[in-house]
Amino acid sequence: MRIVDLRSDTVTMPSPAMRKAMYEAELGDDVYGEDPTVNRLEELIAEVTGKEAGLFAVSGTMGNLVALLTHCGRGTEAIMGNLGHTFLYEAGGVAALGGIHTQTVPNQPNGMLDPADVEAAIRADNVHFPRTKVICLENTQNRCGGRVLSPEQMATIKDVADRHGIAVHLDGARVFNAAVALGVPLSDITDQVDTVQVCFSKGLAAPVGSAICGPAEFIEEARRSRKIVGGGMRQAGVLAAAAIVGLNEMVDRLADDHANAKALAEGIAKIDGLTTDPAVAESNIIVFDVDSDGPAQDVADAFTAQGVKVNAMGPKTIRAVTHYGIERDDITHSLGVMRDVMAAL
Ligand code: TLP
Repeated sequence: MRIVDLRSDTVTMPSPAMRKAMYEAELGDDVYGEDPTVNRLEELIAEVTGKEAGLFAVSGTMGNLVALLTHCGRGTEAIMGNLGHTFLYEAGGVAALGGIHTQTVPNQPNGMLDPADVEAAIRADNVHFPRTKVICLENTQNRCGGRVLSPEQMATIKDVADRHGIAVHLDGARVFNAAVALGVPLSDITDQVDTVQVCFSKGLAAPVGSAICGPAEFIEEARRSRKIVGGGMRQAGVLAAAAIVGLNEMVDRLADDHANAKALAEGIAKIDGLTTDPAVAESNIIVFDVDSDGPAQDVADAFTAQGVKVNAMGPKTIRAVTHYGIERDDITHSLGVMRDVMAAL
């Protein structure tokens, strides 16, 4: 059976150029700072994000955790979206390992946090309250459907944070998608935050890895936090080599993923029993609703049984993600399968 895997861009396989780079990578022990390929990646990603320094991490989850461990002390607070990945999908790591209290504010349908909500959530200096240390944004915003935050929108949050002497951290797992969707240099986005976590293992198709970028002093501290959580890797250049290829060769092609997602959304909008708004398909993630009582899981299972793999995200909601390895013909095929399945349900 023909399989089209739209569950996530995490399912991407490394490109032939990545495998070659991994094979040929110059290596050393990165805990001694001696892996030349990791060092090159960290310099490169710091430059691309416009930050002083970068730090390689195992995953996006580890990158966000290490960044928050570094920003916050035990018993302090991080403000984040109620649909943020760090709040929903990171196993409560900041609380479990960092003793960090989270306070959520609602994500708006466009993925943003309302600056007034954020300002109201910041704690006063009072013995009863935890101290607010950091505000977390996510761009693109996954759960809201890959919504893209503009630098201007992000600046409204930075402005609140600056007035209160609080840092802003960006979960930029898909920030390259945001930059490509907006047609701006990545640094236009990352200039709006103090620290950022970027993933190489999603749209950029590297097999493993993320980076945290920020001020040099912050990154030195983060190196220690990364060690605490067991993220000090040794000959990690085999992984960094693929990430470098991702940065150099895989960013521009994200525009194809976005066009494919748009085509998928437009097709789904025409299928009886499914609803989505193609106008909000801004990057490589689309969410669509099942009109019947669902549950969405049954519909997702029925698509999957016919080879089109998608994830149910809620009782009535399904997510599909385009990525390296998915061509326009896969979209046409998937739409045909979805149409047939819905007609038979
Ligand atoms: N997201 C995964 C799942 O965990 C939901 C996916 O398939 O989308 N930040 C954001 C915004 C993410 O979407 C993800 C992964 C992460 C962080 C975590 O990255 P990893 O999987 O590398 O730990």
